[in-house]
Amino acid sequence: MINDLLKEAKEFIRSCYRELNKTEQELKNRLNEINKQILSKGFYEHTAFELEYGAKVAWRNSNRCIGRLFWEHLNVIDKRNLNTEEEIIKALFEHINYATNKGRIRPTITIFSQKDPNKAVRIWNHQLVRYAGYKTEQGVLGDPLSLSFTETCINLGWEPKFGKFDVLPLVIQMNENHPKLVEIPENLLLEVSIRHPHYQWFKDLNLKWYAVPIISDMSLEIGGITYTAAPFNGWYMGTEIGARNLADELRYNMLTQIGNLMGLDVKSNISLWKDRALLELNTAVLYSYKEDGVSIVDHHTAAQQFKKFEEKEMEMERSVTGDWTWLIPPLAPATTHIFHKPYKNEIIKPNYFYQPKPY
Ligand code: HEM
Ligand code: NRG
Repeated sequence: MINDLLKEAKEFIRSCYRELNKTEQELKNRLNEINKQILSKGFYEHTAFELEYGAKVAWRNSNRCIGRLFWEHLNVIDKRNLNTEEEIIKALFEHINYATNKGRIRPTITIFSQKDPNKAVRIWNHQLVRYAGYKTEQGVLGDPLSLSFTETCINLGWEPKFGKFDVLPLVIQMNENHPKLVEIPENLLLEVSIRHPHYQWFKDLNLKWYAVPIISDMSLEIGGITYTAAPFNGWYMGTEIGARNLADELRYNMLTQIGNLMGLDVKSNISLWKDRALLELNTAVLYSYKEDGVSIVDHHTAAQQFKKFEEKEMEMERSVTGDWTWLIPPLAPATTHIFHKPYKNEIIKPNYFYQPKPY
């Protein structure tokens, strides 16, 4: 245990201090200090710049992420000193507000205190903003992916609203305390109603999506230290919403309705009605976000940016690892360079990891 931590800490500090052009003396002093901290307390604490660099490199190392060109521009908010649920909730509101920035989304991470043997902070939400899902006699209402978390919220005292796009409350747990539940104030929420540049009927589908994806259930691991609550966000790639969230049969499942409204033969596979419906749904998503001034990227631009990331990493003599199955976009994958080359799916740390659900 202690030996693993020492080893991971040393490895991280060496590469951090090398990349940040620290002197040999600074490196040596820091390694000594960390050695002492670990031997006396069983853990160590990152300095502010180590934490910032660690969070950025964890993004750089996220094999499934096509958005990594901007890894150096991550805004890192250090909230390791917070000790109550109330303070954490306030910091999460601040994160939502800062990251949203009226639509000019800022890639941001807020980092809460590190895990230690007798305490851990957990955010139960998968993303800070997410829509509820309810089982009804007519099938699922809302987002089917949120069924079990929605049920958990209701059991904790949340009042269900039985709408298609109900924003779930934040659920925060400190240590083994009973979790605290709170609604996100409406003035912090930015959403985009989906309409189409040519099909006037599209808006009558009453579709919308929220502006900022803020993943809040992954842990951040840096130099052997684990941060169990470290919500992060960038902006959306259009296909995440248009080719998956609103399109998947196990999500909002909108393709048949759109195909019918387009006048397509939804009984015939060779009419390619699903492909046509997907295309118009994705056109509508990109058009609506753009028109509302909410940051979003189309998959062709994202792939070009990822190419640039690969080139920059090559110049720095670092290898780019990647998970091909996640990197290729779900629309027209073979039109991007990513489709045509292999990626090594090796996990390098610092990185973001899944952790067991607390509910
Ligand atoms: C995954 C795009 C920023 C870390 C993804 C995925 C996309 C994407 C399309 C695949 C999602 C899926 O298929 O469900 C972007 C874009 C960003 C961005 C356009 C704009 C700046 C970030 C930031 C971080 C990050 C700021 C962390 C600091 C990750 C991680 C995954 C991921 C860890 C994998 C999530 C999982 O396994 O569920 N990203 N990303 N990304 N991204 Fe990014
Ligand atoms: N597909 C998920 C979000 C996953 C992460 N995507 C990002 N991350 N763009 C969805 O809600 O559709 N990010 O940090 O920007």
